Amino acid sequence: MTHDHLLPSAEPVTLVDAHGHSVESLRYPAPADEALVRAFDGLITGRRLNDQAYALVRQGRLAVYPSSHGQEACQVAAAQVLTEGDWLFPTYRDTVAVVGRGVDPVEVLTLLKGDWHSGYDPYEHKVAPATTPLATQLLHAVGVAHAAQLRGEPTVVMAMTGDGATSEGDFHEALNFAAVFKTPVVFFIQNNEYAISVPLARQSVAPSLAHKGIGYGIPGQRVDGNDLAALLAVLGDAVASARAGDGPQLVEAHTYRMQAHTNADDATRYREDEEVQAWAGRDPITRLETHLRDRGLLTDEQLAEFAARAEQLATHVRDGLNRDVEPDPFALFAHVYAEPTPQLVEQMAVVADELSREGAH
Ligand SMILES: Cc1ncc(C[n+]2csc(CCOP(=O)(O)OP(=O)(O)O)c2C)c(N)n1
Repeated sequence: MTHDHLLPSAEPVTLVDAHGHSVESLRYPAPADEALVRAFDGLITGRRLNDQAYALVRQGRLAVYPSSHGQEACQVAAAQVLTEGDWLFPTYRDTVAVVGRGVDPVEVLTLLKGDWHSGYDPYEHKVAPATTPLATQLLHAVGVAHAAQLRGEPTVVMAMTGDGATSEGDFHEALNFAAVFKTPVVFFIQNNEYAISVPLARQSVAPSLAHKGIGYGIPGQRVDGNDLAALLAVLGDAVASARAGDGPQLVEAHTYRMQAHTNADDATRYREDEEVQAWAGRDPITRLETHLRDRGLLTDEQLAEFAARAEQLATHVRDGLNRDVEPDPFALFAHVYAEPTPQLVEQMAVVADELSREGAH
């Protein structure tokens, strides 16, 4: 028996090239025009949201913001290929995907402001809290998918991860468990070339990250992560396969983090400006805009409408984060365990003691 069906394509799948021209694919049909225009709207909103959040960090309104500037096509597609009953498991960099699922961006940013645990109700839009510990969410995602399977629900789980996180043990455990139990999970790796300052070549010598699925019996695919059309097609196909009972799927998107890892990081210390500029020429927005305009699917009026809506969202985010809140220090301990452990009780006592000495409580 051959296992060729598990192998990704030699090159990442592209349906719209960097100049906006269509590329024929034997396996993946182009997404419907309506889906592409809707996705483009999401791209405009996503970029505006990224840039607004970045500005809020500089104003001291957000403690940190891991921006997905340049990776917005991955974000939009991950949310758009899911149905209402599906689940999304994001990382700290996936704010735009979470907002794409319908979560209020002010609630999403609450965590990054440092005000409260998750900031949003995970059950309302079926979006797990964004995780900072790398790859832990992949195991949680597999658990949720397995539970849905046992209940006979048609749920698919989209489990997002970065390239660096594929070196974590949790990544491998999640893939193995998902494969053995044939759970309906799509593992979606956004390969943006760096794990903070560590380039992918120092992290993995696998032919591609999509190849990592083969050892577990999971089919992998590579896709151009700045090509929204290809992402919709490839991720959409992976979701359909998972839903059809074909077990977990692995998709690696090739993209690039245009900005620093976070505001705490100086990206000029580990990468050349030339490299960044080369990727600027592959921007997902200009590419799709050219494509849609060439095909008569996007007018100036429509673009202005999308931009105005994105601007409204940015205003909503600014207004929402301009409020000062006073977090209750004890809320920090509230959701760690169902019953507080002796260590937590001790830590709470330390906090209470410090606060009483400061005269705050
Ligand atoms: C378990 C764990 N180990 C280490 C870290 C510290 N850390 C935070 S982000 C990061 C790099 C992650 O890179 P990647 O997975 O490529 O995601 P990206 O930030 O590029 O989206 C590391 C090592 C962490 N958050 N969790």
